[in-house]
Formats: sequence, structure tokens, C-alpha cells
Amino acid sequence: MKMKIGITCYPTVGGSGVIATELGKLLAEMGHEIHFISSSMPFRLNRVDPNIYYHAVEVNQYSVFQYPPYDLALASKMAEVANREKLDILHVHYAIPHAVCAFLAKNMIHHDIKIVTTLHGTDITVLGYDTSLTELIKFGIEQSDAVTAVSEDLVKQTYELVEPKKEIQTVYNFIDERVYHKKDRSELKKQYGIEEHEKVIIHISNFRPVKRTMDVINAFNLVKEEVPSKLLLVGDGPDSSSNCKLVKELGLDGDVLFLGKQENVEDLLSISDVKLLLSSKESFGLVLLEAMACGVPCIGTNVGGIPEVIQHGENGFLCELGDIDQIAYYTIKLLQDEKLHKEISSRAMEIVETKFHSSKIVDQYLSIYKSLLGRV
Ligand code: GMT
Repeated sequence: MKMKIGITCYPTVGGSGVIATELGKLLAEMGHEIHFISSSMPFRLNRVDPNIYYHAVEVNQYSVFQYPPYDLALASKMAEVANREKLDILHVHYAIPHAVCAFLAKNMIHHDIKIVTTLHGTDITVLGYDTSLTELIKFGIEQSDAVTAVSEDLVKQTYELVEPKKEIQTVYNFIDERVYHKKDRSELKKQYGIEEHEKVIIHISNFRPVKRTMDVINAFNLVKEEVPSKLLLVGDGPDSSSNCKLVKELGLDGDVLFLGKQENVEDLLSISDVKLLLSSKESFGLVLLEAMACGVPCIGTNVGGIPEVIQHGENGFLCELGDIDQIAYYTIKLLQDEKLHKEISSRAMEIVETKFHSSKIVDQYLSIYKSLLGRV
């Protein structure tokens, strides 16, 4: 039976925005009516679909307000859309502010509506430490009708940091398998000036300090001594300029390519041999899944939800946080041992197709919605 679902996320905030958008797109393909309610158009909402609507949250800046009232504008928009379109569900991504906005909206909605909140990490592992916000996060979680988190580790951390009296279910992240798969992009390698025999290491993030991009560069510096290679740094953020400085200091100019923000990362992954994600905090690491789907073996830190995605020695390698020698060791091993690379690559693709398959994950969300609406 067709459901009407409102989805709210930070549309441009990396992984959480991607998951919210991809979920909406897949649900729309299945015939459900999806209403995105957010401050700007989700960036991967790149096609017309009669089942998808977008409602912009306009935040007015009146001179009496010191800060623009985004949260109130959002709550008010959620209530307006839900009342008009008779939404069944508000699925919000992030406990604060979105679950709290949904609670406020629910109190202004004239029919019964259910709130589903998905926790992505930053709302818990960063904001959860801010004691001035803990009670509000807890409130947002407890007032939701169902709560999910993107890894077992995030569920555990939420109970430890926020102590909500609420069941939290793990629903893993997923990718669109139709987009993420290995393509022949050898001409791209040439266009970037990378020699055929050179290996390609890739890192993709928003370059926040938690992503430890300096570790990526320092590890590459060691790898470069053993294996002719180039490092692709994809994305932009607070650590980008210190990264440029470090690259200069290490004399790696020309070996490290700063590509900035890119769409179609599947093309860049298709020319990559190893992917590094060396974060100090990571509830899941969606970029790992994107890389693995393209057959790129990943090396990640043994942190947060990363070990739920990378099984050490099976479909990738785990290293201790900041252990540059160990990171370089596994990278060199993967780049020099063709047989090992092939095995890890095929097991990486396999786990994306099994444990994290989009149809499986979308089904999990659907059964949560249905049980809340009593349609099981
Ligand atoms: O990692 C970020 O800086 C962005 C953040 C977000 O809100 O999109 O990512 C979080 O959610 C992603 C999607 O669920 C996860 O894959 C990331 O691991 C998680 N980031 C952190 O936990 C730091």
C-alpha cells in the first residue's frame, strides 16, 4: 500500500544527505510518495520523478532575531506539508535539530503521523559530548516513534553518551548499485597525467579534523618510496590548506592531486587501487561502501562502525588510529601483491551485494514504517 513519507536531512552534509536522498529515490521508484522538506535541494536528487516532491524551508532573517530561526521554519514547514499532503511518516536524519523539529510539527499536525529518526554519528559522537545538548538529543530520540542508527557501534555509543530510554535498531547504510560499480575509465588516468604503471590511492571526505587527512598524506609519503603511485584527495574542508602545506613540506607536489569537491566519484574510484579512510570518528563510512562497490580495497581505522564494514584481511584491512607505518604496510602489500588485491577486491564487491544490498536495507526501513502504521 502506498505510503506518503516526508524526509528531512541536511541535504549537503555528505553521507547522511546521500542516504536520505537515495532512500527517498528508491521508495519513490517503489510507488511511495516522497516529500523532501529541507533547506536546499538534496544534491543527488538529480532527476524528475512524479512521486518526488521538494519543499524548500525558507528561513527569513528578521532584524529582531539575532540568529535565523531555521529550526522553527523547518517545524512549521513540516506541519504545513504534512497537513496538506496527509503524510503518514516524517523520516528525519539527525536527532537534533530534526527529530525535535518533527516533534514540534507533530503537535501542529491534525492527524496521526509517525516520526522515524535515523542517527548518523555526528549528532551523537560529536554533539553527544556537549552536555548542554545531551538532554535535547535524548528528548528527540525518546519522542520519536522509531529510531535507527547506521551501525551497531553507533547504537552502543548513543546508549553510553545519551542514555535514551528507547529501542534503537541498526539499519546499515547502502549505495545505489546501478551507479557504483567498476567502469573502464583508463583514459581518465591518462588525462590526470598518471602513468599506466603508477598505482592510485584515493581519499574522499569533507576534510574535517576527524578525517585525519594528514595521516593519509604521511602514509602516502611512505608508500611512494616503495611503489610508484599518486594520491587523489577528493573533497574540501577545514584541513585542506594544512594538507597543501604538508604536501609541499614533504616534497610531494605533483604526486598528490587535490581534486576538490567532485560528483561522479565512481569514475575516480574506477581508476583507484586502494582507498584510505583513517578517521578518528566514523559511525559507518559510506565512502567505504562506495569504493568497495567499485572493487577498490579499503584500509580503514579500527574505529566506530568501520570494523562493521571492513573485515580485516577479508575484504580490506584495519589499522590502529594514527599508526602510519601499519597503514603504509597494508597499502604497499595490496599494491604489490596482485593476487591479494584481486581477492580482497572481489570480497569487497561481494559484501556490498549481500550484507549492504540496497533492497535489503530499504526493506528494513519499509518494515519499520509499516509496523508503525499497523500495516504489517
Ligand atoms: O562524516 C561526516 O563528516 C558527515 C556525516 C554526515 O552526517 O553525513 O557522516 C556521518 O553519516 C554518514 C552516513 O550515515 C556515515 O557514513 C559517517 O560515518 C558519519 N560520520 C561520522 O560519524 C563522523
